[in-house]
Amino acid sequence: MIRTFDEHVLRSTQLLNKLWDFKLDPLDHGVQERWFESFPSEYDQMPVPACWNNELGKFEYEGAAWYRTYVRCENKEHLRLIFHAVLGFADVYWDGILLGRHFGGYTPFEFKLLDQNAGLHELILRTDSTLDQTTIPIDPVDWFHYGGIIRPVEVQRLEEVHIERLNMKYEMTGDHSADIQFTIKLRSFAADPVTVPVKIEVDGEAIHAEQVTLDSHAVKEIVLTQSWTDVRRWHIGKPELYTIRVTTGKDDLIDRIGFRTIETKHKQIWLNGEALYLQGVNRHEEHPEWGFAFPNKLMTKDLDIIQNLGCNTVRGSHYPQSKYWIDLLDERGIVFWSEIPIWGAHMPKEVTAQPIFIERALTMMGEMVDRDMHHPSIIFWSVHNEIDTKSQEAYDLSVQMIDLVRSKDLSRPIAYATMHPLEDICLGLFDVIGINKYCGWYEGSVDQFKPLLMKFHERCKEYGAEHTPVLMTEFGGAGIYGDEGWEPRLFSEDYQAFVLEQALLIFRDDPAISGTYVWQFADVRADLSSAKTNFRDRARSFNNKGLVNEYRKPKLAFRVVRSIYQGDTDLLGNKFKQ
Ligand code: ADA
Repeated sequence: MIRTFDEHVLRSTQLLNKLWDFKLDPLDHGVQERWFESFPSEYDQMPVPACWNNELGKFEYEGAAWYRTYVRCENKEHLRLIFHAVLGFADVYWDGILLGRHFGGYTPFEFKLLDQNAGLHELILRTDSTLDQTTIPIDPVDWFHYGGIIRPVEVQRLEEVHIERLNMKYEMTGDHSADIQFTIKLRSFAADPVTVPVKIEVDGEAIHAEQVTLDSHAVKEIVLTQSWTDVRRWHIGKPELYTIRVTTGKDDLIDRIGFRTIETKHKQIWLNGEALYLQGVNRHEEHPEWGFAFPNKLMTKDLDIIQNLGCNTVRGSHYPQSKYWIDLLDERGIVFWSEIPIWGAHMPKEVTAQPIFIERALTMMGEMVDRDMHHPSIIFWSVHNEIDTKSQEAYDLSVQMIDLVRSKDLSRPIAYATMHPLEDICLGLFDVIGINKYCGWYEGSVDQFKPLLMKFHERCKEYGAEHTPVLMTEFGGAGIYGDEGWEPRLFSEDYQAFVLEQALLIFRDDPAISGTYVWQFADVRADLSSAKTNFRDRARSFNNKGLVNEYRKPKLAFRVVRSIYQGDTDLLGNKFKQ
């Protein structure tokens, strides 16, 4: 399932989750334009969704690959073909014709295929996972990038008139009242004018009905504004959701919303007028067996563990995570930081100024906001992580990304994560600042957080950011699961727990910090292969800074962070500061 609920009851949908014909294309290096020749004559099979790097013999493969399957039409049909996520480049061919190309990795793209004849149709995808200095993320990046079709491929059968999009925006007008606007986009493939009964239901009850006539091959937008009373607010731990269904007689579309306000003021984040202290972790959606094709069942378990830790928030490091995952967060009342995979720690500032990079960044950001706009759990859109925010290039990119997000959504604060807190020139641009720093690991001792933060708060004043909330978005250290002892040696569970405990105590003592995201929830595979020389300090080829290991087994640090997040006592029995 793509969501935790059905998005369509009337519309016919089919998931192409099965074995596809598959062939690696190792002769092709680089990511230039390419032309369809033909599907290789010898091929294997590959499950979809899956990452090929989790299959035997393909552990390190980065490059191009071919996928093929067939879709059967019973009659003449209008199809909507949706790829929910393909890593990197995707060229899609239908019956031998190029439908289009997409670059991205974690957001859907689609094609509409009208008047398809009854019979079998060939669907070919050529994808390329190669990273370079124009891709997002660039090469190198500190996670294993994988390749493949990582989320479902879906075929929908469309009626002559169908619902193309439902957009919902609201403004709270009182504690329990809101003005809500529905924008419903209908499209007709019919040669003659058609009239359809459009109905909107909320939790099964009709709130609006009208007859709508569309001219031949027309698109029509219906905008409806209503004032609602007795609105139940969505809140942390109190996840009130409304299910909205639009129908047109033969077609339907179901989505959900939750009502809440988010503001930033006095250096804090306010949800429904209540100041939040955010307790969170960074989560990669990754597992040694599935890579990024993360199964739904494990999402529930990840969230159970994260809630057991005492978190009220998660950062989706470092890319748009599955809709299913965000649905779970909506349902459990956990707030989410959502970002695109601009990962800049090793990125020269010139990269951020390239037109192709900017274009890709804006497209990926726009696709994420469009896909996830209705989730109440998402409270921050974050535009980049650890780029060279000392530079004018990074400043200019930030301005463009912020403008784009604001043109789509004014209801959520815009955030970023900086690794240059004492030299950053972008501090004044954002609604929320995240700091990534590894005192006690990459730099000096953990005590150095104190002077660093003092200086940082002073700098915020210089940049007009004295009221901007500041979150510690990354900190921690590596601890190899099972390596415990009497001494807090580097890479032991003991040292990792020590660094996190000390760091959290410092941050919680600082009134100018309004939340923490531990780096990281689980150990993840690192971008380390025989051909690459980066990240050679990643023992076992993993980033070992997880509170749990890659199989979700808790380390000492998990228990220590849980004590702090749950307000218990430290290992010596002293009560932690709330
Ligand atoms: C950075 C980065 C993370 C990870 C981390 C680390 O802060 O944002 O993705 O690479 O460092 O483990 O070093």
